[in-house]
Amino acid sequence: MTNALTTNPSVLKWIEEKIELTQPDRVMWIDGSHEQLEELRAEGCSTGELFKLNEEKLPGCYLHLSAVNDVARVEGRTFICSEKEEDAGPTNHWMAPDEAYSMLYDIARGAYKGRTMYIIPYSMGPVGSPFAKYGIELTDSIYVVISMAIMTRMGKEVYEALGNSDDWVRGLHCKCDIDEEKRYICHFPQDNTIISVNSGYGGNVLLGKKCFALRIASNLGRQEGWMAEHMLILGVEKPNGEITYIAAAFPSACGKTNLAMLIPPELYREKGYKVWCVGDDIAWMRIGEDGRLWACNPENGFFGVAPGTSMKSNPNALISTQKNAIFTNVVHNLDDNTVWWESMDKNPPKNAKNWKGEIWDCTDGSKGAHPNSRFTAPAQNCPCLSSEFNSPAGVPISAIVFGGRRAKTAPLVYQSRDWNHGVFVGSIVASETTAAATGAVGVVRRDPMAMLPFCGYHMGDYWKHWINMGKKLGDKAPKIFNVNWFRTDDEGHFVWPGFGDNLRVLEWIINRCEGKVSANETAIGYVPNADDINIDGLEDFDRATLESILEVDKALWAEEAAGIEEFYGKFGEKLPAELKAELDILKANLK
Ligand code: OXD
Ligand code: MN
Repeated sequence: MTNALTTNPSVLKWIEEKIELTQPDRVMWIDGSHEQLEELRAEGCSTGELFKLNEEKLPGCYLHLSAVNDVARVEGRTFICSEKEEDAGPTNHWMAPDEAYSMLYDIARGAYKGRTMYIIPYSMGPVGSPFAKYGIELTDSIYVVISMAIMTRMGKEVYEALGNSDDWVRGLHCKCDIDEEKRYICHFPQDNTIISVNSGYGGNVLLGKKCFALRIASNLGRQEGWMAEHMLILGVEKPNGEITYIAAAFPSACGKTNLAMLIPPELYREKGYKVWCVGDDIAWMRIGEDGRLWACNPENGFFGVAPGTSMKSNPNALISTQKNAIFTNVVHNLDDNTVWWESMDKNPPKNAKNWKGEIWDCTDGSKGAHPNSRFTAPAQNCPCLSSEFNSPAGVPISAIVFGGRRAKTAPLVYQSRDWNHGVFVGSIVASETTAAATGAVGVVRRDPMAMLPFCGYHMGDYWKHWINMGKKLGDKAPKIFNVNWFRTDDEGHFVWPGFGDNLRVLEWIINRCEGKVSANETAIGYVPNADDINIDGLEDFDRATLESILEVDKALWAEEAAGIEEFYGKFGEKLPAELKAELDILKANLK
């Protein structure tokens, strides 16, 4: 093949087959160089796929608008195409691999005619590190190439690290006609292959992220004895310089990026506390030589939700977007060629286009940015990026934290009794829908380990894998906690201030890991003594308020246990006996 950047036979063979299938006019081997990327950005601007933003105010930044029918991940059209249906389990859509390949190849046949095939080599995790896994994505979208350059370690060094191995993840993306009826995101765990057709929206087409780093990687982790999780990773640095690393999983709309980039309250800053971000979305975790659990963020950038991100809510995230970033489906300010979104500030632009590319009147009540509009920003831009971000060994995890949005049931924080109980706590993660989103407040959606849309195999087997990891970790296992920032009072107001003040809860978690504080044993696990959570300096917040959100209401938990039992019923024989036993303990404790 002309100009090929590798002689790896498995790579060349697969690409040749896909060239024959898709029939591109031109093939471009992406090498990751600055020159090549600049050439592609210029081409993207010339075709209208990209808009170059104000070089003074947003250097190196671009705006992209996806098709109006193509603005979010499509869970209903996402399939796990394992050989056996039972391996996908009750929480995934399944299609037989032969049927899926034949349908997808029919859609992809000739799809690159008149177009260019871009061949993107990328690494999830630092190239050459024990965590790293390699992938090649074929795409006909410049937006995908330049986004992958931010979100992954992309470039020809990946071919050098891969050598002649055939251990790499195959990814084929074809924009086709962005036809919703023919949109499919399919995963073939037995072939390490992902095929995505008829979408151009990031979550469906940046195949390194959810498709590889969670759905395919969760399968690899199960086979190879490690874990791929939907978790942020952060380090809390104490005034003495000691850093404790925490991994945390929350369903969407629970503030993962905000927690990952938390700014300590003034009181803590003055003492010298710092919080370092290792990752905001995905953690790969392996048992290290010391027997502890070590985590790495396989990504190289942030694909964050724009609306709501402001200098007030998350300055570190906003600062991360100020250079070399891509904005998707936000407002285009035509006066100064910058971008805007709801809640960025109180000054929506007067002369602007909305996310659909239409002239937008900010006073007409319509949203300017799509609620799922995004920024794609290099991790290196983040002011609080951990110095261990590129560490080949990752960071040692002391605590795993689960959480959801629960108005009443879950206390502000509690600790599991042990690892298996912690797996139970993760398996029952749930979030309540908000009135704004659905009209029905308090509808509980179970989202085990926040992996419901991302676990690439049977959830029952996934829980068993967690239990097995705990056996291997033994007394070196991280402690497992659950937090709930969203308890409300009788008027429905949030009680806990959240944001930077969440550090107060992390401090308790760290104290528990270090055996520095005792706790109350309750029906659901260990709950803090009110004296052990620092509320100094919090306005309108006294000990009684704190006690009100540490409370465990047995009647509510009895309802919760019934809900868990019903949910567990879905998993039949695959429900690990250990989790059934934990549910029985909960029920007995509530009597
Ligand atoms: C994401 C998600 O985009 O979880 O990170 O949906
Ligand atoms: Mn996510």
